[in-house]
Amino acid sequence: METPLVVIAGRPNVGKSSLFNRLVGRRQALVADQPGLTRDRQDAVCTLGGRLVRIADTAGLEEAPPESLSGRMRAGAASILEQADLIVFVVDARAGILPPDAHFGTWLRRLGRPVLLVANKTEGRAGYNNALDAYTLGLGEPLSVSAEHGEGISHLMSTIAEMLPAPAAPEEGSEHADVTDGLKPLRLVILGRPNAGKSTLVNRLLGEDRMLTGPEPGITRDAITLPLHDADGRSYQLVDTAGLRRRARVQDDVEKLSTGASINAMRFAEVVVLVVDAADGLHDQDLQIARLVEREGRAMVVALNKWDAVEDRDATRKAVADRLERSLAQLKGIPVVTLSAVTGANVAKLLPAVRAVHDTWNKRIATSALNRWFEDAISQHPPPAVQGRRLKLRYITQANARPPTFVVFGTRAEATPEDYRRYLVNALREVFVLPGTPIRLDFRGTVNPFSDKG
Ligand SMILES: Nc1nc2c(ncn2[C@@H]2O[C@H](COP(=O)(O)OP(=O)(O)OP(=O)(O)O)[C@@H](O)[C@H]2O)c(=O)[nH]1
Ligand SMILES: [Mg+2]
Repeated sequence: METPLVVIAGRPNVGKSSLFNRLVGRRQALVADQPGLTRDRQDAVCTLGGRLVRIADTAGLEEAPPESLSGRMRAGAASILEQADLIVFVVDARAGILPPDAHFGTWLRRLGRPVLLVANKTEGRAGYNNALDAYTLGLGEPLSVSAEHGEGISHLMSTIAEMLPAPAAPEEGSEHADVTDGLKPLRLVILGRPNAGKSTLVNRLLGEDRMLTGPEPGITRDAITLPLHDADGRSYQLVDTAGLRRRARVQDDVEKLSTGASINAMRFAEVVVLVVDAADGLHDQDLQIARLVEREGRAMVVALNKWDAVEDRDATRKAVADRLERSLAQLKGIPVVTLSAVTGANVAKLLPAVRAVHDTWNKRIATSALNRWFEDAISQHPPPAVQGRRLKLRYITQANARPPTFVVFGTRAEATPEDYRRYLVNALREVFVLPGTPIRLDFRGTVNPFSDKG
């Protein structure tokens, strides 16, 4: 049997995302005291009352024309509600029961799915009295909680578990088939400026209109994690994020939260796809994002999107490649895939490129091969003298992968100047074919500097 699905619903700003975070036990969804903050559905699998449960947070149910942004958000919420094994209908006890609550209450009753009524924000006496108000919805006894203060949550958890359909006895041999895959999903985070086409690309990869998209910049607000399986059976944890603008321009609080969520997602990534609007060209902000990715040690692929809208393709391709090469010395050889998320052209090339940089990022090079190269490299171009004394670099070893990290040992090795370090990194990248990944190179002096005056 599939993991049962619990969907949290209610009008905007009643505290659905806070409740979602309480139930899944971490701060996954953005929370702020502003109606309409959640736009795309947050999903998480967690354990409630000893049962594995999938929980979905939804955008607030608003009355809005279907073609508007809120109308499209509502359509997304409605389709998941129809699949729910249990709907947790949240009302705001502090605000009392308002006409939209009553309206949606009626709608939910007609839907015929099991509903658990939850009165949130019940801390304090007024909250308690107002919770009683919720009886008028005709959805049974409201369960009082305060998501913000963490009150009533464990009772809520066990009530949810009790209301779910009983788990079916496991069928022999089934169900485990897809767990034995062995490979962990590759954590792939999509970053880029607002309106670059990130969500359109994500929908294209998924083959489903899962994320809201549109010509208004700043549509996506929260980082949304989505499971994806490619044609070769490789699985991914795909994360769509809110567009990143230059910090000086980020003024409102929601954008600050959204930007924070994008950066956090990037820190958990293995590979980042930087989506660039090719019709608009490579901006400084794109390079800044790339530098951030390098600093955090993630591998990277550039998706040059909206290729369908580019007139002079050769010139555009060359301009972007030149700019990347010149401006990102620390991350040379980033693979660039030109594609169109809207038409789907060339999108099939993206995941193979992602897997290739992922392999590179994970690569381990044998110490013997490294040192054969190293001897050559330092005899061709000997390390300089520092304060009148030659540096004695003796050997190199790979200390770590993800990203590839090397250590050079030698007498006073730690005094190696930056340009010599860069020479070694570039040579390493070329000889061992390590494009699109940061390379770390450290230097360690020998333990006792007097034991070897060579
Ligand atoms: N011509 C063309 N338009 C595209 C392409 N991909 C996306 N767009 C359009 O670009 C606009 C922005 O797309 P989104 O996917 O919402 O962009 P986003 O990067 O997710 O934007 P935010 O979430 O606001 O950061 C929409 O109007 C898309 O239809 C493409 O390949 N070609
Ligand atoms: Mg988006």
